[in-house]
Amino acid sequence: MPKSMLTVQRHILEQERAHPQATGDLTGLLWDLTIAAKVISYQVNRGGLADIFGETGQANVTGDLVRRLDRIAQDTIYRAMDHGGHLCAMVSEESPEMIPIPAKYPKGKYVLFYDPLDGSSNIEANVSIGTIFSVHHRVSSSGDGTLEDCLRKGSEQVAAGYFLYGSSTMIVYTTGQGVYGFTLEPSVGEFMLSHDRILTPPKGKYYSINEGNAAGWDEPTRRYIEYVKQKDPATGRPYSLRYIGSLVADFHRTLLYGGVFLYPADYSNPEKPKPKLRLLYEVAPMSFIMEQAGGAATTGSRRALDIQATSLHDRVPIVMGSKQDVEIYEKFCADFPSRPGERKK
Ligand code: AFP
Repeated sequence: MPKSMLTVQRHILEQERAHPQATGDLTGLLWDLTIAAKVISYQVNRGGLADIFGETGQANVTGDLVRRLDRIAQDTIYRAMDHGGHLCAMVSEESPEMIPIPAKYPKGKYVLFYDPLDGSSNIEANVSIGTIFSVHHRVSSSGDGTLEDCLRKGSEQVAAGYFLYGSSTMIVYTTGQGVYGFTLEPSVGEFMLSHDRILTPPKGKYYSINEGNAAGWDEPTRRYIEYVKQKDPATGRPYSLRYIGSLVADFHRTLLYGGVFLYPADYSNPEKPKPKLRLLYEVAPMSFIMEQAGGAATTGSRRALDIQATSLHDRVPIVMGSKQDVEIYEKFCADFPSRPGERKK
């Protein structure tokens, strides 16, 4: 039996009650999301038993091949969220345009951003994958959501979190009052509090980056990675490398154990650096969670939560994790600008 009897629904409700003006809308929205995640978790766990692996033959808006389970996750979340009356629009990795709420349903005061199945290239190998979400208040007053409601800064989020489909299924979320983790107890089908008030260690001993991309790194990243690999017991170096290639899993480990996760831009063409991770439904929610857990998230020169989206699928470089580790990376960026003059503070 679960050691805690506090369900995620109860927890969200209690967090919302801390705001006297709260209507219960956010609780309802997050509740609907947990139902979608339970359905996705069930499908992920069936793995090879179901005919759900493999690609659909289509690419999504950011060029990744869409796998069948990506499609199932997208449809599940959409169908769980379109009719609750909490949302005025949705934005998904799997949809090039903003997703409207059908005309027959009431429109609400929130916008939902999500990556339905992050890390899906790992599905066949039974590696942990996840769903990431971010919630903003709308800025328009009523009716259908607008593009302006969707092009936002991470610092404006009212809630963010992720579901991790791993050796157990978890939700980790924040509404700006700390970070909490709940594990799905399969016997009763409820997410139970398992990680109370998560705090990231101020300094870690792991670094997490795709070293196969080293040829495209900028100078600060190159020097920083050399630094973490040098032997210096006084500063806890060398760090150990951990990299799964599934953001939710790499992030979750970094959140709990500390250290640093990096996905810098590819500088193969220095005039046109190419970041990979998406701002609105990957970088912003994870940065919100990391800051709420006492960690930090930066592009190298800017706090990640201060970046304003200019299009729905913007990509940005990101380095996040233990505060002291992220600060050292920022110092490398200030000392060795990628392009002369660019990053000097
Ligand atoms: P997929 O969902 O297409 O597998 O992308 C996953 C992802 O966006 C993120 O979860 C990982 O951190 C990152 O890509 C891994 O990228 P590399 O394979 O380039 O290291």
